[in-house]
Amino acid sequence: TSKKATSALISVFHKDGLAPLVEKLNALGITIYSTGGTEKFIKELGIDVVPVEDITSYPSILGGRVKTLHPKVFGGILNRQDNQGDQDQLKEFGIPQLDIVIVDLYPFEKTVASGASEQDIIEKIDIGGISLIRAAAKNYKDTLCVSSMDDYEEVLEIMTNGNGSTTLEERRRFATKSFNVSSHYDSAIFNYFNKDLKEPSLKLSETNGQILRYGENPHQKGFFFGDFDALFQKLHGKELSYNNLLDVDAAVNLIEEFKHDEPTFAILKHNNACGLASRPTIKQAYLDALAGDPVSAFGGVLISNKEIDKPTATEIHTLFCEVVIAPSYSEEALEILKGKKNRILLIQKEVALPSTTVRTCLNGVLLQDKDDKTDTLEDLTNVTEKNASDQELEDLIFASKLCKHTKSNTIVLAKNKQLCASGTGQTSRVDALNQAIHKAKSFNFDLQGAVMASDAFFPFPDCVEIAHKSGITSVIQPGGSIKDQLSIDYCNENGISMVMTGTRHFKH
Ligand code: 93A
Repeated sequence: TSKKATSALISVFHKDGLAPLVEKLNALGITIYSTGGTEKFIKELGIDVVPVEDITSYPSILGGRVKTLHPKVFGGILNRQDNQGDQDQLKEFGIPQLDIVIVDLYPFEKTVASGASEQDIIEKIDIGGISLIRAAAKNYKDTLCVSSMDDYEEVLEIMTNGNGSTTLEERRRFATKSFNVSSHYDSAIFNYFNKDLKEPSLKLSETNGQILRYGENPHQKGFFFGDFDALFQKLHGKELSYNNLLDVDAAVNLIEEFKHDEPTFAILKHNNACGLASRPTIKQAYLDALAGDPVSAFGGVLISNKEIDKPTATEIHTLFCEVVIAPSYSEEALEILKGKKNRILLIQKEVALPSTTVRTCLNGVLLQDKDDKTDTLEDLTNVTEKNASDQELEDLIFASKLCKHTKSNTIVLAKNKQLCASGTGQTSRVDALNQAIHKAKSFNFDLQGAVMASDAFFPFPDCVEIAHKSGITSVIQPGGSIKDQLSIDYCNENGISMVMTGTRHFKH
């Protein structure tokens, strides 16, 4: 699989850094073929070079648009050395073997960035060079493809170490780099032509995505890349919108926390829960989730961890909501819920959700493991003189599960496994707490004996002070602030219990 090269075709835009490599190839006795400007550069180094025109018997034509595009060039690159038919044809047509192809493409992106005219930009769409790269990379078993000026140095090293030979592994690695270069190059051309974004920049097919009616707002285009049907069975209703999909994503991730719990119902708006309750029946869970904030529930996304039965469906039917998600529906429940034409009804299949999250960032994407840490009783360390009661412990876990799925900074207030109110997506934790208290009071919640969960530690004791004054008696938080002790001292002085989890749950 190790192959000694005897010939190379060099056609590069950037000549800087090329000289040492050419000198090496020459010293190794490798025949060098080249195109116009590159040929001139090599000649000036005092090195023998064969013009590519000697192979093609054609001059460079159309102002350089056609230089290397010729069967004799591509035959020399694409022939298989272990294929007798290929080798016979090389002889028949007088085609030289080309073992190494070195290309550096016309700088298309730089030309676009320089603000050049459309005509200049079009001329910088490399056709011959990209074809040379694709051909040489395709035939990596026999050919070494160098596809960028960035690789001159590395290839010089390989040539030096291997005395002109390359291993199959090296050639395959360079082929991989080459297809990266060619696909990037074509994407850049696509993006230039598509600057008014008429076409989605990723290919849509039935399996990997769908065109949405619009994006977050009607003036934005929207696409979903994913396999919705793998996770859900849609039973009824209009097409899901961009925002519906985001809410559905938030809903299923939240309800997963309560998968093995008693009947639990959540209502979400703008990716945050505005209602959540665990109860002996799903109807009661729904009613108590709704009581959390009946105003926000309007137009919300509803999700249940258990089958939706007739009594629950009867209650839901009176609410205007966008989407209902459940593991199943009784026949009668389905009948009732289908009573509104647009209402989207989904069955969530028993399929694991992805364990990675992705979002765009600057000119790339951020990828991370999903926050799959659920705080349980075993994770709690009591840090106060007072211990939380059994009821409070249940509520603390309930609140911390929701906290994890609420935008930071967040404070969740809960009581008797019902969400009283939360502060969501605030720029300070104090703001989040004040928002939650204000909201809970506006819906007539008595916060006496309620618990507070925080997604991250308290840098100051202000939050426990405010909480105490509102009647909150127990607190769950990760801990880890250098000023933890100030919050703990305040709790001890005021008869509040506090547990620490050691795990932060930011959600940006
Ligand atoms: O205009 S092209 O697409 N037509 C071709 O046949 C062709 N072959 C190589 N451009 C072509 N090239 C490109 O020319 C190479 O990718 C390289 O960027 C450049 C080198 O030209 P020269 O050797 O004349 O400086």
